[in-house]
Amino acid sequence: MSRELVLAPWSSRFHGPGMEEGPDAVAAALGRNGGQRVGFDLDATPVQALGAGLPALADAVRGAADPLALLGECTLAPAVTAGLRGSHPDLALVWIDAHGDLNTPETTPSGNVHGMPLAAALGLCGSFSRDGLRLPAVEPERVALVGVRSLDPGERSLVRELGVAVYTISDLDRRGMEPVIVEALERVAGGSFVHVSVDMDVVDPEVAPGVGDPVRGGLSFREVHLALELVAEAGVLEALDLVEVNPIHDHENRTAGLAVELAASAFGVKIL
Ligand SMILES: [Mn+2]
Repeated sequence: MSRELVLAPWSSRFHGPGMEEGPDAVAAALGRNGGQRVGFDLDATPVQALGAGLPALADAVRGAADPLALLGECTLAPAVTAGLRGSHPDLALVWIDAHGDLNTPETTPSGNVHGMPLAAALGLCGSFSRDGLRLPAVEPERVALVGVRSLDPGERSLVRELGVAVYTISDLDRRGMEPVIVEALERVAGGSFVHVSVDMDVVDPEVAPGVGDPVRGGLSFREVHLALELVAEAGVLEALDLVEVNPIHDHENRTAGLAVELAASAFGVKIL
């Protein structure tokens, strides 16, 4: 894989420690030790750490060729979208996640930034926009949320209000992965540049145990591979990020290994 690696080893540790070590675990499983590393202050508060780190991450992505971003927490993904947006005004975002990540400071039940990154990418969380991160990074009609199986009440109303394309786990059960991914990409892509963010918790915890916030009933090994093979076939992938690997909860590096295999599928490695 010739994609340029960007590592952002940070998490808010809202669900306990470990995800800040995910990017290095995935890079090790990938067998790559190069790439750009964006430093984050793990001793600072989340708001301080993100205020300094997100613009630096956006800059790193902006200068990277076909980036593969390994991020600790999904909270960092809006910086990838923001970094790409400058050169791709009609950029689309496909957010593959068990959770909606669509809470705002007004609707959040937990108060933690961890539930807000997709809302932040849409420009709905003021605190993310400080210090030079240009948000919104994407328009609602260019966003698809895939694989979601846990939405808070505020997230449900926001989805309806904004008209974001949402494909729940139930849609995937009923319709199958292929028509859903094809439709999602057609609906958002318009232009030809898509940022795909994969939260490893979209996969079933029996397959991917090393995540921060597991939810039962996720995608199978084969379903998640198919999803990313379909992304590769569409030929629109501009940047991929893999988030939320928690080595502390992982079993024999299984989740980090799966993340590497998924990157290969997304970049077009085929069985035949
Ligand atoms: Mn997430």
